[in-house]
Amino acid sequence: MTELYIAGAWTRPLAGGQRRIHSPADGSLVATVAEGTAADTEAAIAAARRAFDTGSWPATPARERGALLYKVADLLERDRHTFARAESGDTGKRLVESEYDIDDCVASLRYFAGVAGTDAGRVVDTGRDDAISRIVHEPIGVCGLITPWNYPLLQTTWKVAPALAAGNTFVLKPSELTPSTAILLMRALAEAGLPDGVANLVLGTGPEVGAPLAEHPDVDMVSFTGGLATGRRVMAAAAATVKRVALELGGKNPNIVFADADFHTAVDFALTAVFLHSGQVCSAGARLLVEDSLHDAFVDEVVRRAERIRLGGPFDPHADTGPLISAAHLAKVAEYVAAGLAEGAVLRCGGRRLDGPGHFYRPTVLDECKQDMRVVREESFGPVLTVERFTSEDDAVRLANDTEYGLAGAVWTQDAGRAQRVAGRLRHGTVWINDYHPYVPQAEWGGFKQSGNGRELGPTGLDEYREIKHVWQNIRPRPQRWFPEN
Ligand code: TXE
Repeated sequence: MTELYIAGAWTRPLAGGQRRIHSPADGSLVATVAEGTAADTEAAIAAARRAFDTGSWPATPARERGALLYKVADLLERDRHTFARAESGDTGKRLVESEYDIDDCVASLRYFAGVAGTDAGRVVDTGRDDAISRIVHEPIGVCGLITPWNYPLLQTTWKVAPALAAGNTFVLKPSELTPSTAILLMRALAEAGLPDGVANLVLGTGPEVGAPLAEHPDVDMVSFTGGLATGRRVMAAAAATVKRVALELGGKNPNIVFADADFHTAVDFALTAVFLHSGQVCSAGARLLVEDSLHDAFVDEVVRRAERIRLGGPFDPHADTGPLISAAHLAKVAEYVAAGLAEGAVLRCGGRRLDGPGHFYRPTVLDECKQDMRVVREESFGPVLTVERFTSEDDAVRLANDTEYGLAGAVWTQDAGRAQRVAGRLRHGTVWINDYHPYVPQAEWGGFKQSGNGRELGPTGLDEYREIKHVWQNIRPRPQRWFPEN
Protein backbone atom coordinates (compact mmCIF):
# COMPACT_ATOMS: atom_id res chain seq x y z
CA MET A 1 0.00 0.00 0.00
CA THR A 2 1.23 3.49 -0.80
CA GLU A 3 1.70 5.80 2.16
CA LEU A 4 1.63 9.50 2.90
CA TYR A 5 4.67 11.66 2.18
CA ILE A 6 5.50 13.86 5.15
CA ALA A 7 8.84 15.54 5.99
CA GLY A 8 10.64 13.60 3.29
CA ALA A 9 9.49 10.18 4.47
CA TRP A 10 6.75 7.79 3.39
CA THR A 11 4.69 7.28 6.53
CA ARG A 12 1.64 5.27 7.54
CA PRO A 13 -1.49 7.27 8.36
CA LEU A 14 -1.88 7.71 12.12
CA ALA A 15 -5.33 6.10 12.12
CA GLY A 16 -4.19 3.37 9.68
CA GLY A 17 -6.79 4.24 7.05
CA GLN A 18 -6.74 3.03 3.49
CA ARG A 19 -8.85 3.39 0.35
CA ARG A 20 -9.32 1.21 -2.68
CA ILE A 21 -9.36 2.97 -6.02
CA HIS A 22 -11.57 1.32 -8.63
CA SER A 23 -11.49 1.99 -12.35
CA PRO A 24 -14.48 4.10 -13.42
CA ALA A 25 -14.40 2.13 -16.69
CA ASP A 26 -14.94 -1.39 -15.36
CA GLY A 27 -14.86 -1.32 -11.57
CA SER A 28 -11.59 -3.24 -11.34
CA LEU A 29 -9.24 -2.47 -8.46
CA VAL A 30 -6.46 -0.18 -9.70
CA ALA A 31 -4.75 0.84 -6.46
CA THR A 32 -4.91 0.68 -2.69
CA VAL A 33 -3.65 3.82 -1.04
CA ALA A 34 -3.30 5.25 2.44
CA GLU A 35 -6.08 7.51 3.65
CA GLY A 36 -5.03 10.25 6.03
CA THR A 37 -7.04 12.17 8.58
CA ALA A 38 -6.89 15.58 10.23
CA ALA A 39 -4.05 14.34 12.48
CA ASP A 40 -1.87 13.47 9.47
CA THR A 41 -2.72 16.82 7.93
CA GLU A 42 -1.54 18.52 11.13
CA ALA A 43 1.76 16.63 10.93
CA ALA A 44 2.22 17.54 7.27
CA ILE A 45 1.50 21.22 7.93
CA ALA A 46 4.05 21.18 10.79
CA ALA A 47 6.65 19.66 8.44
CA ALA A 48 5.97 22.25 5.74
CA ARG A 49 6.10 25.03 8.35
CA ARG A 50 9.49 23.84 9.65
CA ALA A 51 10.86 23.53 6.14
CA PHE A 52 9.74 27.07 5.37
CA ASP A 53 10.83 28.71 8.63
CA THR A 54 14.17 26.95 9.11
CA GLY A 55 14.93 25.12 5.86
CA SER A 56 17.04 26.10 2.87
CA TRP A 57 14.40 26.15 0.12
CA PRO A 58 12.93 29.66 0.50
CA ALA A 59 16.44 31.15 0.39
CA THR A 60 17.66 28.95 -2.45
CA PRO A 61 18.45 31.18 -5.43
CA ALA A 62 15.50 31.26 -7.80
CA ARG A 63 17.64 29.97 -10.64
CA GLU A 64 18.48 26.83 -8.61
CA ARG A 65 14.83 26.32 -7.79
CA GLY A 66 14.18 26.55 -11.51
CA ALA A 67 16.94 24.00 -12.19
CA LEU A 68 15.20 21.53 -9.89
CA LEU A 69 11.90 22.04 -11.72
CA TYR A 70 13.67 21.34 -15.03
CA LYS A 71 14.88 18.05 -13.52
CA VAL A 72 11.35 17.16 -12.43
CA ALA A 73 10.13 17.89 -15.97
CA ASP A 74 12.80 15.53 -17.34
CA LEU A 75 11.71 12.80 -14.90
CA LEU A 76 8.09 13.14 -15.98
CA GLU A 77 9.20 12.86 -19.56
CA ARG A 78 11.28 9.77 -18.73
CA ASP A 79 8.37 8.14 -16.89
CA ARG A 80 5.64 9.47 -19.19
CA HIS A 81 4.12 6.07 -19.77
CA THR A 82 3.98 5.18 -16.06
CA PHE A 83 2.35 8.49 -15.21
CA ALA A 84 -0.12 8.22 -18.09
CA ARG A 85 -1.15 4.66 -17.20
CA ALA A 86 -1.68 5.64 -13.57
CA GLU A 87 -3.74 8.67 -14.59
CA SER A 88 -5.89 6.61 -16.93
CA GLY A 89 -6.32 3.90 -14.30
CA ASP A 90 -7.78 6.34 -11.78
CA THR A 91 -9.78 8.58 -14.12
CA GLY A 92 -10.79 6.16 -16.89
CA LYS A 93 -9.68 8.67 -19.52
CA ARG A 94 -8.14 7.41 -22.74
CA LEU A 95 -4.44 6.66 -22.47
CA VAL A 96 -3.62 9.03 -25.31
CA GLU A 97 -5.36 11.88 -23.45
CA SER A 98 -3.40 11.09 -20.30
CA GLU A 99 -0.21 11.18 -22.35
CA TYR A 100 -1.13 14.64 -23.64
CA ASP A 101 -1.81 15.69 -20.06
CA ILE A 102 1.66 14.54 -18.97
CA ASP A 103 3.16 16.50 -21.87
CA ASP A 104 1.25 19.57 -20.67
CA CYS A 105 2.62 19.01 -17.16
CA VAL A 106 6.15 18.89 -18.54
CA ALA A 107 5.58 22.13 -20.47
CA SER A 108 4.16 23.82 -17.39
CA LEU A 109 7.08 22.71 -15.19
CA ARG A 110 9.53 24.05 -17.78
CA TYR A 111 7.64 27.32 -18.09
CA PHE A 112 7.75 28.01 -14.35
CA ALA A 113 11.35 26.75 -14.16
CA GLY A 114 12.22 29.40 -16.73
CA VAL A 115 10.40 32.33 -15.18
CA ALA A 116 11.72 31.42 -11.72
CA GLY A 117 15.22 32.21 -12.84
CA THR A 118 14.56 35.38 -14.80
CA ASP A 119 11.94 37.33 -12.91
CA ALA A 120 13.94 39.30 -10.36
CA GLY A 121 11.67 42.14 -9.34
CA ARG A 122 12.37 45.77 -10.25
CA VAL A 123 14.00 48.99 -9.15
CA VAL A 124 11.73 52.00 -8.60
CA ASP A 125 12.84 55.53 -9.44
CA THR A 126 12.52 57.52 -6.20
CA GLY A 127 13.36 60.86 -7.80
CA ARG A 128 15.80 61.43 -4.92
CA ASP A 129 19.52 60.99 -4.46
CA ASP A 130 19.36 59.82 -0.85
CA ALA A 131 17.16 56.75 -1.19
CA ILE A 132 16.85 53.62 -3.23
CA SER A 133 13.72 51.58 -3.65
CA ARG A 134 13.17 48.10 -5.02
CA ILE A 135 10.35 45.67 -5.42
CA VAL A 136 11.34 42.13 -4.49
CA HIS A 137 9.47 38.87 -4.77
CA GLU A 138 9.34 36.55 -1.80
CA PRO A 139 7.57 33.26 -1.14
CA ILE A 140 4.34 33.35 0.83
CA GLY A 141 5.09 30.43 3.14
CA VAL A 142 3.17 27.19 3.50
CA CYS A 143 0.68 26.57 0.70
CA GLY A 144 -2.29 24.20 0.94
CA LEU A 145 -2.92 22.78 -2.52
CA ILE A 146 -6.27 21.06 -3.10
CA THR A 147 -6.95 19.47 -6.48
CA PRO A 148 -9.81 17.70 -8.27
CA TRP A 149 -10.17 14.44 -10.18
CA ASN A 150 -10.71 15.50 -13.80
CA TYR A 151 -7.11 16.46 -14.67
CA PRO A 152 -5.38 15.21 -11.52
CA LEU A 153 -1.72 15.67 -12.40
CA LEU A 154 -2.20 18.73 -14.59
CA GLN A 155 -4.17 20.63 -11.92
CA THR A 156 -1.55 19.58 -9.38
CA THR A 157 1.34 20.68 -11.57
CA TRP A 158 -0.30 24.07 -12.19
CA LYS A 159 -0.08 24.61 -8.43
CA VAL A 160 3.09 22.75 -7.44
CA ALA A 161 5.30 24.27 -10.16
CA PRO A 162 4.65 27.97 -9.37
CA ALA A 163 4.52 27.30 -5.61
CA LEU A 164 8.00 25.75 -5.74
CA ALA A 165 9.33 28.25 -8.27
CA ALA A 166 8.44 31.04 -5.84
CA GLY A 167 10.17 29.26 -2.93
CA ASN A 168 7.22 28.04 -0.91
CA THR A 169 6.67 24.76 0.88
CA PHE A 170 3.37 22.94 0.52
CA VAL A 171 0.93 20.27 1.59
CA LEU A 172 -0.86 18.70 -1.36
CA LYS A 173 -4.27 17.08 -1.12
CA PRO A 174 -5.34 15.46 -4.38
CA SER A 175 -8.87 14.25 -4.91
CA GLU A 176 -9.49 11.07 -2.93
CA LEU A 177 -10.74 9.52 -6.18
CA THR A 178 -7.53 10.01 -8.17
CA PRO A 179 -4.42 9.95 -5.94
CA SER A 180 -2.01 7.87 -8.04
CA THR A 181 -0.17 10.49 -10.07
CA ALA A 182 0.27 12.74 -7.02
CA ILE A 183 2.16 9.86 -5.39
CA LEU A 184 4.35 9.49 -8.48
CA LEU A 185 4.98 13.24 -8.52
CA MET A 186 6.23 13.15 -4.91
CA ARG A 187 8.68 10.43 -5.91
CA ALA A 188 9.90 12.55 -8.81
CA LEU A 189 10.35 15.61 -6.56
CA ALA A 190 12.38 13.52 -4.11
CA GLU A 191 14.47 12.02 -6.90
CA ALA A 192 15.17 15.51 -8.25
CA GLY A 193 16.62 16.44 -4.85
CA LEU A 194 13.94 18.63 -3.27
CA PRO A 195 14.82 19.10 0.43
CA ASP A 196 12.75 17.16 2.96
CA GLY A 197 9.58 18.82 4.17
CA VAL A 198 9.19 21.17 1.20
CA ALA A 199 6.65 18.90 -0.51
CA ASN A 200 4.17 16.96 1.58
CA LEU A 201 1.32 14.74 0.44
CA VAL A 202 -1.73 13.82 2.47
CA LEU A 203 -4.30 11.59 0.78
CA GLY A 204 -7.83 11.72 2.10
CA THR A 205 -11.23 13.33 1.92
CA GLY A 206 -12.22 16.97 1.78
CA PRO A 207 -13.52 17.18 5.35
CA GLU A 208 -10.53 15.32 6.88
CA VAL A 209 -7.68 16.83 4.88
CA GLY A 210 -8.93 19.68 2.67
CA ALA A 211 -10.87 21.58 5.32
CA PRO A 212 -7.96 21.66 7.83
CA LEU A 213 -5.68 23.01 5.10
CA ALA A 214 -8.09 25.87 4.46
CA GLU A 215 -8.52 26.62 8.17
CA HIS A 216 -5.11 26.07 9.72
CA PRO A 217 -3.29 29.19 10.98
CA ASP A 218 0.09 27.78 9.88
CA VAL A 219 -1.02 27.57 6.26
CA ASP A 220 -0.42 30.94 4.55
CA MET A 221 -2.27 30.39 1.30
CA VAL A 222 -4.70 27.92 -0.10
CA SER A 223 -5.06 27.15 -3.77
CA PHE A 224 -8.16 25.20 -4.71
CA THR A 225 -9.58 23.83 -7.95
CA GLY A 226 -12.95 22.15 -7.74
CA GLY A 227 -16.65 22.84 -7.57
CA LEU A 228 -18.27 26.18 -6.78
CA ALA A 229 -19.96 25.01 -3.56
CA THR A 230 -16.71 23.60 -2.15
CA GLY A 231 -14.82 26.69 -3.29
CA ARG A 232 -17.17 28.89 -1.29
CA ARG A 233 -16.51 26.71 1.79
CA VAL A 234 -12.74 26.93 1.27
CA MET A 235 -12.90 30.71 0.95
CA ALA A 236 -15.03 31.01 4.09
CA ALA A 237 -12.69 28.73 6.07
CA ALA A 238 -9.66 30.71 4.90
CA ALA A 239 -11.23 33.98 6.04
CA ALA A 240 -10.60 33.15 9.70
CA THR A 241 -6.86 33.63 9.21
CA VAL A 242 -7.10 35.98 6.21
CA LYS A 243 -5.20 33.53 4.04
CA ARG A 244 -4.38 34.18 0.46
CA VAL A 245 -6.89 32.23 -1.59
CA ALA A 246 -6.63 31.21 -5.25
CA LEU A 247 -9.72 29.53 -6.66
CA GLU A 248 -10.61 27.91 -9.99
CA LEU A 249 -14.24 26.85 -9.76
CA GLY A 250 -15.28 25.71 -13.20
CA GLY A 251 -17.59 27.30 -15.73
CA LYS A 252 -20.75 27.18 -17.76
CA ASN A 253 -19.06 28.11 -20.94
CA PRO A 254 -20.78 29.48 -24.05
CA ASN A 255 -19.78 28.34 -27.52
CA ILE A 256 -21.27 30.93 -29.91
CA VAL A 257 -21.75 30.02 -33.55
CA PHE A 258 -22.78 32.68 -36.07
CA ALA A 259 -24.36 31.70 -39.38
CA ASP A 260 -21.24 32.73 -41.31
CA ALA A 261 -18.97 30.30 -39.40
CA ASP A 262 -17.02 27.65 -41.28
CA PHE A 263 -19.74 25.01 -40.87
CA HIS A 264 -17.77 21.76 -40.67
CA THR A 265 -15.01 23.15 -38.48
CA ALA A 266 -17.50 24.71 -36.09
CA VAL A 267 -19.49 21.46 -35.84
CA ASP A 268 -16.30 19.49 -35.25
CA PHE A 269 -15.18 21.79 -32.44
CA ALA A 270 -18.66 21.99 -30.93
CA LEU A 271 -18.30 18.25 -30.31
CA THR A 272 -14.77 18.48 -28.90
CA ALA A 273 -15.77 21.47 -26.78
CA VAL A 274 -18.33 19.50 -24.79
CA PHE A 275 -17.63 15.79 -25.23
CA LEU A 276 -13.86 15.76 -24.61
CA HIS A 277 -13.27 13.68 -21.45
CA SER A 278 -17.05 13.20 -21.37
CA GLY A 279 -17.57 16.84 -20.46
CA GLN A 280 -15.57 16.64 -17.23
CA VAL A 281 -13.61 19.73 -18.17
CA CYS A 282 -13.89 23.08 -16.40
CA SER A 283 -13.79 24.91 -19.73
CA ALA A 284 -16.20 22.54 -21.52
CA GLY A 285 -18.32 24.30 -24.13
CA ALA A 286 -21.54 23.00 -22.62
CA ARG A 287 -23.77 25.83 -23.88
CA LEU A 288 -24.08 25.95 -27.65
CA LEU A 289 -25.53 29.29 -28.76
CA VAL A 290 -26.32 29.12 -32.44
CA GLU A 291 -27.70 31.79 -34.76
CA ASP A 292 -31.33 31.09 -35.54
CA SER A 293 -30.90 30.82 -39.32
CA LEU A 294 -28.17 28.17 -38.91
CA HIS A 295 -29.78 26.32 -36.04
CA ASP A 296 -31.49 23.37 -37.75
CA ALA A 297 -28.66 22.34 -40.06
CA PHE A 298 -26.02 22.84 -37.41
CA VAL A 299 -27.76 20.91 -34.66
CA ASP A 300 -28.68 18.08 -37.05
CA GLU A 301 -25.01 17.63 -37.90
CA VAL A 302 -23.88 17.85 -34.26
CA VAL A 303 -26.43 15.18 -33.32
CA ARG A 304 -25.48 12.95 -36.27
CA ARG A 305 -21.86 12.98 -35.18
CA ALA A 306 -22.58 12.77 -31.44
CA GLU A 307 -24.47 9.53 -32.02
CA ARG A 308 -21.34 8.02 -33.58
CA ILE A 309 -19.09 8.69 -30.57
CA ARG A 310 -17.80 5.40 -29.16
CA LEU A 311 -17.47 5.03 -25.42
CA GLY A 312 -14.85 2.75 -23.94
CA GLY A 313 -12.22 2.18 -21.30
CA PRO A 314 -8.84 3.93 -21.21
CA PHE A 315 -6.99 1.17 -23.03
CA ASP A 316 -9.64 0.48 -25.68
CA PRO A 317 -8.10 1.67 -28.95
CA HIS A 318 -11.55 2.13 -30.51
CA ALA A 319 -12.92 4.41 -27.79
CA ASP A 320 -13.43 8.10 -28.55
CA THR A 321 -14.07 9.04 -24.95
CA GLY A 322 -14.37 7.42 -21.55
CA PRO A 323 -16.54 7.07 -18.47
CA LEU A 324 -17.64 9.53 -15.83
CA ILE A 325 -15.59 9.47 -12.65
CA SER A 326 -18.09 7.78 -10.32
CA ALA A 327 -21.58 6.37 -9.93
CA ALA A 328 -22.53 9.44 -7.88
CA HIS A 329 -21.35 11.79 -10.61
CA LEU A 330 -23.24 9.82 -13.27
CA ALA A 331 -26.40 10.07 -11.17
CA LYS A 332 -25.90 13.85 -10.93
CA VAL A 333 -25.47 14.21 -14.69
CA ALA A 334 -28.59 12.09 -15.32
CA GLU A 335 -30.51 14.26 -12.88
CA TYR A 336 -29.55 17.43 -14.78
CA VAL A 337 -30.76 15.88 -18.03
CA ALA A 338 -34.04 14.82 -16.41
CA ALA A 339 -34.49 18.33 -15.01
CA GLY A 340 -33.87 19.85 -18.45
CA LEU A 341 -36.46 17.58 -20.05
CA ALA A 342 -38.97 18.36 -17.31
CA GLU A 343 -38.42 22.07 -17.99
CA GLY A 344 -39.12 21.67 -21.71
CA ALA A 345 -35.80 20.82 -23.39
CA VAL A 346 -35.97 18.50 -26.41
CA LEU A 347 -33.78 15.39 -26.25
CA ARG A 348 -32.03 14.98 -29.61
CA CYS A 349 -29.63 12.17 -28.65
CA GLY A 350 -28.16 10.39 -25.64
CA GLY A 351 -29.89 10.91 -22.34
CA ARG A 352 -29.04 7.45 -21.05
CA ARG A 353 -26.27 5.46 -19.42
CA LEU A 354 -24.74 2.31 -20.86
CA ASP A 355 -25.70 -0.99 -19.32
CA GLY A 356 -22.93 -3.06 -17.79
CA PRO A 357 -19.95 -2.11 -15.64
CA GLY A 358 -18.44 1.36 -15.73
CA HIS A 359 -19.98 4.80 -15.41
CA PHE A 360 -20.65 5.49 -19.08
CA TYR A 361 -23.18 8.11 -20.17
CA ARG A 362 -24.07 8.68 -23.82
CA PRO A 363 -23.21 12.05 -25.39
CA THR A 364 -26.40 14.04 -25.00
CA VAL A 365 -27.83 16.99 -26.93
CA LEU A 366 -30.71 18.97 -25.42
CA ASP A 367 -32.26 21.34 -27.93
CA GLU A 368 -34.59 24.33 -27.49
CA CYS A 369 -33.14 25.18 -24.08
CA LYS A 370 -33.89 28.38 -22.18
CA GLN A 371 -31.72 30.44 -19.87
CA ASP A 372 -33.73 29.71 -16.75
CA MET A 373 -33.31 25.91 -16.98
CA ARG A 374 -31.12 24.35 -14.31
CA VAL A 375 -29.21 22.38 -16.93
CA VAL A 376 -28.30 25.67 -18.61
CA ARG A 377 -27.37 27.55 -15.44
CA GLU A 378 -25.48 24.93 -13.43
CA GLU A 379 -22.42 22.89 -14.28
CA SER A 380 -23.49 19.31 -15.10
CA PHE A 381 -19.84 18.44 -15.74
CA GLY A 382 -20.92 15.64 -18.04
CA PRO A 383 -21.40 14.98 -21.78
CA VAL A 384 -24.46 17.21 -22.00
CA LEU A 385 -24.80 19.94 -24.61
CA THR A 386 -27.60 22.46 -24.25
CA VAL A 387 -28.61 24.38 -27.38
CA GLU A 388 -30.12 27.86 -27.49
CA ARG A 389 -30.89 30.10 -30.45
CA PHE A 390 -29.94 33.74 -30.88
CA THR A 391 -30.94 36.32 -33.44
CA SER A 392 -28.31 39.08 -33.20
CA GLU A 393 -24.84 39.86 -31.92
CA ASP A 394 -26.29 41.63 -28.87
CA ASP A 395 -28.53 38.66 -28.18
CA ALA A 396 -25.59 36.23 -28.39
CA VAL A 397 -23.49 38.31 -25.98
CA ARG A 398 -26.39 38.69 -23.55
CA LEU A 399 -27.00 34.92 -23.43
CA ALA A 400 -23.28 34.12 -23.20
CA ASN A 401 -22.79 36.46 -20.24
CA ASP A 402 -25.97 35.48 -18.42
CA THR A 403 -24.24 33.10 -16.02
CA GLU A 404 -22.69 33.35 -12.57
CA TYR A 405 -19.58 31.71 -14.02
CA GLY A 406 -16.96 33.30 -16.29
CA LEU A 407 -14.20 30.87 -17.13
CA ALA A 408 -14.09 30.47 -20.90
CA GLY A 409 -16.03 30.78 -24.12
CA ALA A 410 -15.69 30.75 -27.87
CA VAL A 411 -17.02 32.61 -30.87
CA TRP A 412 -17.26 31.21 -34.41
CA THR A 413 -17.55 33.66 -37.29
CA GLN A 414 -15.64 34.60 -40.43
CA ASP A 415 -16.30 38.28 -39.80
CA ALA A 416 -13.04 39.47 -38.22
CA GLY A 417 -14.57 42.60 -36.77
CA ARG A 418 -17.44 40.75 -35.16
CA ALA A 419 -15.05 38.15 -33.72
CA GLN A 420 -13.11 40.87 -31.90
CA ARG A 421 -16.23 42.79 -30.84
CA VAL A 422 -17.81 39.71 -29.29
CA ALA A 423 -14.56 38.55 -27.68
CA GLY A 424 -14.22 42.00 -26.14
CA ARG A 425 -17.71 41.87 -24.64
CA LEU A 426 -17.59 38.34 -23.21
CA ARG A 427 -17.18 38.29 -19.42
CA HIS A 428 -15.07 35.13 -19.44
CA GLY A 429 -11.40 34.69 -18.58
CA THR A 430 -10.41 32.95 -21.81
CA VAL A 431 -12.06 33.57 -25.18
CA TRP A 432 -11.27 31.46 -28.21
CA ILE A 433 -12.02 32.74 -31.71
CA ASN A 434 -12.70 29.97 -34.23
CA ASP A 435 -11.15 27.43 -31.89
CA TYR A 436 -11.92 25.64 -28.64
CA HIS A 437 -9.82 24.39 -25.70
CA PRO A 438 -6.23 25.30 -26.59
CA TYR A 439 -4.12 26.92 -23.91
CA VAL A 440 -0.44 27.66 -23.39
CA PRO A 441 1.51 27.87 -20.13
CA GLN A 442 2.64 31.39 -21.04
CA ALA A 443 -0.91 32.78 -20.92
CA GLU A 444 -3.03 33.24 -17.83
CA TRP A 445 -5.78 30.75 -17.06
CA GLY A 446 -8.48 31.96 -14.70
CA GLY A 447 -12.03 33.05 -14.28
CA PHE A 448 -14.23 36.10 -14.08
CA LYS A 449 -17.13 36.27 -11.62
CA GLN A 450 -17.74 33.09 -9.61
CA SER A 451 -15.37 30.96 -11.66
CA GLY A 452 -12.82 32.08 -9.09
CA ASN A 453 -10.18 34.67 -8.40
CA GLY A 454 -7.14 32.52 -9.12
CA ARG A 455 -4.72 32.98 -12.00
CA GLU A 456 -2.95 29.82 -13.02
CA LEU A 457 -0.19 29.83 -15.65
CA GLY A 458 1.26 32.95 -17.25
CA PRO A 459 3.33 35.57 -15.40
CA THR A 460 0.58 36.37 -12.91
CA GLY A 461 0.12 32.65 -12.22
CA LEU A 462 3.44 32.88 -10.41
CA ASP A 463 2.25 35.98 -8.54
CA GLU A 464 -0.41 33.88 -6.82
CA TYR A 465 2.39 32.14 -4.92
CA ARG A 466 4.57 35.03 -3.89
CA GLU A 467 4.57 38.15 -1.82
CA ILE A 468 5.57 41.38 -3.46
CA LYS A 469 7.65 43.45 -1.11
CA HIS A 470 8.76 47.04 -1.46
CA VAL A 471 12.21 47.64 0.04
CA TRP A 472 13.07 51.30 0.62
CA GLN A 473 16.50 52.31 1.79
CA ASN A 474 17.53 55.75 2.86
CA ILE A 475 21.17 55.85 1.77
CA ARG A 476 21.97 59.13 3.52
CA PRO A 477 20.05 58.96 6.81
CA ARG A 478 20.02 62.15 8.89
CA PRO A 479 17.58 63.87 11.24
CA GLN A 480 14.50 65.13 9.48
CA ARG A 481 13.68 67.82 12.09
CA TRP A 482 9.99 67.68 11.32
CA PHE A 483 9.37 68.52 14.95
CA PRO A 484 11.33 70.93 17.04
CA GLU A 485 14.49 69.50 18.63
CA ASN A 486 14.26 71.58 21.75
O1 TXE B 1 -15.78 18.51 -6.26
P1 TXE B 1 -15.15 19.13 -4.97
P2 TXE B 1 -16.62 17.19 -6.49
C1 TXE B 1 -17.30 20.67 -10.19
C2 TXE B 1 -18.21 19.83 -11.08
C3 TXE B 1 -18.55 18.68 -10.21
C4 TXE B 1 -18.67 19.37 -8.87
C5 TXE B 1 -18.56 18.46 -7.68
O2 TXE B 1 -19.35 20.56 -11.40
O3 TXE B 1 -19.73 18.05 -10.58
O4 TXE B 1 -17.62 20.30 -8.87
O5 TXE B 1 -17.40 17.64 -7.80
C6 TXE B 1 -11.85 18.57 -1.95
N1 TXE B 1 -12.59 21.66 2.10
N2 TXE B 1 -15.89 20.43 -10.45
O6 TXE B 1 -17.59 16.92 -5.41
O7 TXE B 1 -15.88 18.74 -3.73
C7 TXE B 1 -12.07 17.22 -2.59
O8 TXE B 1 -11.66 16.18 -1.73
C8 TXE B 1 -11.52 21.52 1.30
C9 TXE B 1 -15.24 21.42 -11.26
O9 TXE B 1 -15.66 16.10 -6.80
O10 TXE B 1 -15.01 20.57 -5.25
C10 TXE B 1 -11.25 17.36 -3.85
O11 TXE B 1 -9.88 17.18 -3.56
N3 TXE B 1 -11.47 20.66 0.27
C11 TXE B 1 -13.76 21.33 -11.13
C12 TXE B 1 -11.49 18.82 -4.24
O12 TXE B 1 -11.94 19.47 -3.06
C13 TXE B 1 -12.56 19.91 0.02
C14 TXE B 1 -13.18 19.96 -11.12
C15 TXE B 1 -12.52 19.03 -5.33
O13 TXE B 1 -13.72 18.41 -4.93
C16 TXE B 1 -13.71 20.02 0.81
C17 TXE B 1 -13.96 19.06 -10.28
C18 TXE B 1 -13.70 20.94 1.88
N4 TXE B 1 -14.76 21.14 2.69
C19 TXE B 1 -15.28 19.30 -10.01
N5 TXE B 1 -14.64 19.18 0.33
C20 TXE B 1 -12.99 22.27 -12.03
N6 TXE B 1 -12.93 23.54 -11.66
O14 TXE B 1 -12.40 21.86 -13.00
C21 TXE B 1 -14.08 18.54 -0.74
N7 TXE B 1 -12.81 18.98 -0.92
